[in-house]
Amino acid sequence: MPITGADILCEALVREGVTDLFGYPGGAILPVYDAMLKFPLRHILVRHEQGATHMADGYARATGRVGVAIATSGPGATNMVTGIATAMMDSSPIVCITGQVGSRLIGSDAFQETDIIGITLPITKHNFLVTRPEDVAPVVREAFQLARSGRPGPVLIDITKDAQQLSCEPRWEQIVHVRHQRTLPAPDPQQCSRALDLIASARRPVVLAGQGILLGDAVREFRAFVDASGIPVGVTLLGIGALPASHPQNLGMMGMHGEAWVNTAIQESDLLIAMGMRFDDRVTGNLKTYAPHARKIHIDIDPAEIGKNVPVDVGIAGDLAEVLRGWMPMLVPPRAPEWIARIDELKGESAVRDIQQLPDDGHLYAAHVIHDLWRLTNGGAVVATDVGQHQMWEAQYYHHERPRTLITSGGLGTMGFGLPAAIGAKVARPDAEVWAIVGDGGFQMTMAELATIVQEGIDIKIAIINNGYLGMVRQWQEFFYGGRYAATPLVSPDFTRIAGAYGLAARTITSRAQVADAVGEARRTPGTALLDFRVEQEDSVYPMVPAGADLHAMIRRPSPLAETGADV
Ligand SMILES: Cc1ncc(C[n+]2csc(CCOP(=O)(O)OP(=O)(O)O)c2C)c(N)n1
Repeated sequence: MPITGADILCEALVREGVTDLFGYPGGAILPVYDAMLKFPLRHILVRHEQGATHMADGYARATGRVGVAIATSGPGATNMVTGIATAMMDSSPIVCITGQVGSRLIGSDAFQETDIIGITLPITKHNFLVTRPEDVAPVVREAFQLARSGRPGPVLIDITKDAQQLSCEPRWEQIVHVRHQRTLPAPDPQQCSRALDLIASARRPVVLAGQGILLGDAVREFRAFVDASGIPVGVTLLGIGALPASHPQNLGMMGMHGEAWVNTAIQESDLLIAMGMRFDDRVTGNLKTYAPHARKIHIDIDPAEIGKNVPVDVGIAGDLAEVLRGWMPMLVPPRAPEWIARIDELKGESAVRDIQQLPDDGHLYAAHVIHDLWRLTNGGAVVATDVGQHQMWEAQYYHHERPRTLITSGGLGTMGFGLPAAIGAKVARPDAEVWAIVGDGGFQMTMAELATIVQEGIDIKIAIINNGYLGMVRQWQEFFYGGRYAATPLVSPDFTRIAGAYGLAARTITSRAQVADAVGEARRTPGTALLDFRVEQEDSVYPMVPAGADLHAMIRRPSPLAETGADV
């Protein structure tokens, strides 16, 4: 029986295991919306297509399943661009489906025609223009395969209106074979044995743990390696959760706002073992002075990452879980008791960061809020953040024990990501307690999605870290632009009244004494609740490695905490 391209698309999605998709309708995608009613697909109606892409991304990051976003042609498609670029930079598997004008109109500047294939070429792992119903099913198969295989990433399917409306007989049995499916080469045994030699003879080794551990489903193998080797571990922002925060070898986050002792340990190390991370500039600082005494081993599924930023002594392109499984029988742990003692000493020097020492002087600090949230949720929540100071404080003070519980835009640093990503995570994991921790700036970029929350009955908790500024930019102005606050003081609406307008529970918190009660109340409230934390306005994130500076040249807290009671 011939069926329409729109029906084929929906059936193909169901066959891929898709149950939820995030989108916004329009003329060029209407046949698919009409067909969707016949299939077991939950469509979440967003308020802006950017929201749909971030929701699909949050869905993917919370579970590892491919997230799906759908929009119409022209402005619907272009509104997706930021979300696609966000997913690309962080290797998140999403499939975006856009309607396109009829195939005979392409190139005629037809109403709502835009070349989304051209626009998204550099920000997708792959994209497809489908102009015939016959191609729909195989393209969907291939798109999902590409999105999740190897180094994951976003794939876009642009489908013309006639390809949705015309009919053909789908040949499901013929599309199991996927053209582009590539098998990875087995890890090079010579490189593996060189790596094991370097590990055995190291005296000051550090493992650099990245998101690839989560994306490659290598958490178990990684843990086994860490336990057996005894090597201390620094994590990237996106690697948080790859090893429980409470694990004794987990030193915490590295990089621009990483723990001082992690950055110092990296600079003093004699061997870096980088796993599923890409030596981003926010992690390395000045490359010329980065870990000058260290040999480097780099394992990544994407061969293009090896040697891209940092020259390495041993590069292994391959599946991390497989590499680590191969290593284990031959692993000789390094002898490094002095190194462990040295790192303990470095930690001791920075013990001022210990939250217990924070004075409760009537001011509300963002670090207090995040710390208390961590404690009150027993570290068990899935947290989606926005971008800025609150994002760094979250990474510093919410101690994640489990994989895939921090969802944050690392590579693109996309403000507006947090709220929709939290919605996507909740749709993917209805069982989980999901918090969106956002700034007053970023929240205003996508807060229209509060209506999505109401319409779809989504139950998340929202914590706005409200400092009245575009905080992270204000911090840069304070440090590097003579304190001239150009365009960073931020007027905001009363967020509790915004929430109230949507019928959502909300509360303003101005002192630390109110935090536990407010969080408890929000957690007990059925449905979404919003907390507006009015935190200290000119607080800064420490330590800080200025962009491009040496990793050890960290700006530390200017005066002792006991005196200022300010920064944490
Ligand atoms: C879409 C977008 N525009 C601009 C920026 C640059 N930027 C980075 S952090 C930041 C300030 C964020 O302010 P807010 O959301 O209030 O969070 P805070 O830093 O105060 O925690 C800005 C403007 C960005 N990352 N993303």
